[in-house]
Amino acid sequence: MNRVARSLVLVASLMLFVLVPATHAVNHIPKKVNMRNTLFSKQALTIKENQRVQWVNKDAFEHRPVSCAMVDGTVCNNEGAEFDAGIIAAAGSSASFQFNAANGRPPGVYAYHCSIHPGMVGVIIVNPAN
Ligand SMILES: [Cu+2]
Repeated sequence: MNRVARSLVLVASLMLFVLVPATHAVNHIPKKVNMRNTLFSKQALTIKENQRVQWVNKDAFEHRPVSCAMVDGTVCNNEGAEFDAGIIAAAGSSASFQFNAANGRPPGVYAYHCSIHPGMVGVIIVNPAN
């Protein structure tokens, strides 16, 4: 391919990227939270409604992110009421949830912990989509 052809391909590629609606692109890229050394990599994560959160296990043992109403930072009420990612196997496995009203997770604040390691705590803050 000569230089002009390469430039045309590049411009066409960039135009395709720009033409994809921004909200579509944003909603389909999950926000990742790694679980490493028995910690959530982002203890507080802010997203917009319809976005997805993906928990990725980087440890050599299982984790299980579960929503809970935190009482004093350690005691958890209503475990799993909003989401339960289930057991996420070691080293590279993941699970994800989309947050929106349609699936019972409307904008709001979602405290959660690992049901296997209750000291692992985090919060997902879901803002309205606008
Ligand atoms: Cu854990």
